[in-house]
Amino acid sequence: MQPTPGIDASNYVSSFNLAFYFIVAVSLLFMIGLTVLMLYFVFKYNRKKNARAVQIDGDLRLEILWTVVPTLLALLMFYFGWSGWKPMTKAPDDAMVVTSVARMWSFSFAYENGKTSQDLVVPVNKPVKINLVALDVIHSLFIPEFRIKSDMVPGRETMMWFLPQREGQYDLYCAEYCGLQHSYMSSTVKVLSEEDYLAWYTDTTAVTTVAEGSAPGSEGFAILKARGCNACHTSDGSKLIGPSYLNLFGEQQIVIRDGKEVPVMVDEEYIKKAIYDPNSEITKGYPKGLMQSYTGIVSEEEIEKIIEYLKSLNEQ
Ligand SMILES: [Cu+2]
Repeated sequence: MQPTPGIDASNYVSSFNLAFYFIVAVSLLFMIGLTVLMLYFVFKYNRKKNARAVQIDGDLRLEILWTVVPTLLALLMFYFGWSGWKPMTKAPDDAMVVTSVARMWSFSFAYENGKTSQDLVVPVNKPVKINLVALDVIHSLFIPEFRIKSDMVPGRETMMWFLPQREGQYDLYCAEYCGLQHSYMSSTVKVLSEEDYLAWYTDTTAVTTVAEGSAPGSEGFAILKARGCNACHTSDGSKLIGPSYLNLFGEQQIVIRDGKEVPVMVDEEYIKKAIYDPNSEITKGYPKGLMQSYTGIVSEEEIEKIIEYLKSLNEQ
């Protein structure tokens, strides 16, 4: 998809750019102006030419000038900033609603029909309101090309809205340092045509459509990928925030339960508990409290598919 030239990616681009370029222009003007003036004075008031210092008693006109001009410039900056920001605070009534859930370290987006996805998928030229939910720490949803960013604070209801005006794919980042894997917390905004969006929206086989091939466990892998699990768990045995999936199923693990080390068998019950109530047992050597429960997000059938995938990773 090639972006259409000439149309801004969102409704905020022009007002944002106006404020931004105005501030940059004023800053540049002062930087260059002051540097030139300083150099001029260095030469003009060189000691060789003016051996004796002269007392100067101020100049009212100059004082008024350098008070009034910067005040006007600052007020103009404020005006451009304010008029660009004001429309962001109230979403239009006909906006479609998406709920964005942020957790360490992934975003997910839930739609009105119950569909969820890792990418934010929206139709072009329709206002989108995003309810911002953070489950653990402060995150921030940032779509640079749309010129919009908003903090996601646990326990606080916030929203952002925008009008996507150009089909295409845009980067979406977490813009608030939220821990070790913060820099991996990124996703994509896909702005589709009305028809493409409807086709995507009404296709409720959401998670399984991203399955690659039909190898054993590929559906399970797609679920792990779609739910952002791979931000913390690997399939190749390397250690990230949580244990790797490799050679995990059917093995003995030492977990910390109520402060005591307990050996457990990684079976179906254990996997279910690790997904629905992750902090009741933490595998020895891993940090506590970083994973939130996936109750209501990953279904029991999906867990069965995940287990199928885990089994496929056991080396014979
Ligand atoms: Cu984050």
